[in-house]
Amino acid sequence: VKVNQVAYVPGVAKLATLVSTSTAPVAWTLRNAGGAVVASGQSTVKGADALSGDSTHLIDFSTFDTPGSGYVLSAASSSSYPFDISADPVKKLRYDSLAFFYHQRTGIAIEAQYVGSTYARAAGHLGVAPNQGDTSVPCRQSCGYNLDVRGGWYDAGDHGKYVVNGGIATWQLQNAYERTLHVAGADSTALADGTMAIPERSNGAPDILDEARWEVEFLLRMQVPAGRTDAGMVHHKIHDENWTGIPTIPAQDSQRRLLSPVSTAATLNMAAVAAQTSRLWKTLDPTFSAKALAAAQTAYAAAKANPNRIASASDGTGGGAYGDTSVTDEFYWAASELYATTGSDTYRADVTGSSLYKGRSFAQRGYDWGWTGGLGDTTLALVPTGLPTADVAATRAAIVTFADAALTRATSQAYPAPNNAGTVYYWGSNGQVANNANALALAYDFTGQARYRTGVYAALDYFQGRNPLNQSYIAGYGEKAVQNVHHRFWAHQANPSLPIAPPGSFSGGPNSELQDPIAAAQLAGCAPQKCFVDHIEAYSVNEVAINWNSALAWLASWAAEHAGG
Ligand code: 9MR
Repeated sequence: VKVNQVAYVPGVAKLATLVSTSTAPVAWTLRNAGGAVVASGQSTVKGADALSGDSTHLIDFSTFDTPGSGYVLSAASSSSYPFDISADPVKKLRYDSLAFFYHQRTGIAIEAQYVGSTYARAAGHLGVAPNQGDTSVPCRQSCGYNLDVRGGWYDAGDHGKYVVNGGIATWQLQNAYERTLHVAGADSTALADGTMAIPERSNGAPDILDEARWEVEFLLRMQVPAGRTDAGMVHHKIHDENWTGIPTIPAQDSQRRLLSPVSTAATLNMAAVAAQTSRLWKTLDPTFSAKALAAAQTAYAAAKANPNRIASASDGTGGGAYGDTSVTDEFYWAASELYATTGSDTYRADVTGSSLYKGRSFAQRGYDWGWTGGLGDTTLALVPTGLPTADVAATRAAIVTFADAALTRATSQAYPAPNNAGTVYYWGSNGQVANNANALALAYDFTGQARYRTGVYAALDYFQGRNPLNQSYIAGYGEKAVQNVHHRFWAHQANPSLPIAPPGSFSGGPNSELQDPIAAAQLAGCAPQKCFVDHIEAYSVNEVAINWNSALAWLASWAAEHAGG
């Protein structure tokens, strides 16, 4: 019996999955921690499921709603892991998923007072031997200058810093906050100053914005300085010359670090995020706000002058490629953010003239690092602008239509997860499911219809164990939670003196394309939702990454806000 191993939230549907080939309903019982039966009923036969390869039944125990811990669900001589009925864990998850970003900071010591002694470590990549970066980094293809690109977050289990992925993760943290300013009844205080364990926790600014700013400052440093060839454009990425081994503690990385060429995608990505940043810091720090806006405007102008500087998808030595052949979406996103911040007619014309205007990118798929139009739509759907009311309504409607399709698909599944259409689970499927669940959350914000809220919590059930592997993909959450994520410091499996993944870090999850040697050797023939193993070398299924944790943090923040209690 597969359940959310952590907790079901009171007042929300409580669903579990029983693996059974029986063609008749099966009796189930729910016991409390003392072993007393507190609810019972009959399952519903669901039959064969394509994504898991399992034959299943649905167990719906929603009518039982008494908070407590140690509940166990049993049916057909099979039992679940114990779980709670409580709003508390998701409220904790909000902060644990956000804490991931402090752990991933580069250019600053990670201090025990914020993360505990197990996870404390020296600052990485500040030019202190054996580190060679990131305070004066040359270009891989000579450019005549070095840049100080210290700071930001490590992308994932590696030590690369990639603008397009850093940008969307930053946007998502900032949007989690900005949403609370514009949705009736949303609560910004939970993200305010003093809510997170970070060095800036009493500086007067919301902590989630402080955390995001750590990356924004890095993104701004990636811009080509005035007076140089390609001034205003943004380097696509900075990373080691060659892949480093596991484990490698950040401060011990001795590889040379290099700037990759500029790209239109990175330039527009920085423009979008810096414009969003400028709005949010306008009164908190006017100087920083103005600096961010100037960088955004310079970048946007440079991208318009250089619309075809495409980052190669095969540029994957020493760091990820993040290649992206189409930048229509980045143009739309950047114009949307600049328009929402400035109200200027020039940006407005680029927004309304885009082929993606009014939510058309959601008609293709949700958003991810290579498809960013939905981020622009989300901003235009939330932040008041001078756009026609009917156009804003159309944008919101496109998000709701997307949510409906994702929800319909999920509801038909044995282990509901609003993945993209189709039966392929791609690299980072958990991040995609979380992003799509965030569209469900927005649909709830826009319509107030309960089914979207139910769908959001169902996605959290899937992440926390209601899946065919009985696996929680969130470290520290659930009896069988991931530990051995692909990471160069949380590398306990490779070196027992190093820690496992900290609570709230989120594994990339099932990937049916089996793109690493461990997955290829161990998972051949797997059904899509079963293409996963909690192994440190299985980087195509079990890495962590800032864009996936940002998706989870946005989701957990919304779910915490709606959990009551
Ligand atoms: O998330 C990225 C995924 O969409 C790509 O298919 C994959 C292969 O190019 O790369 C993923 O991103 C990785 C990046 O390239 C390097 N740092 C770790 C990222 C997460 O695995």
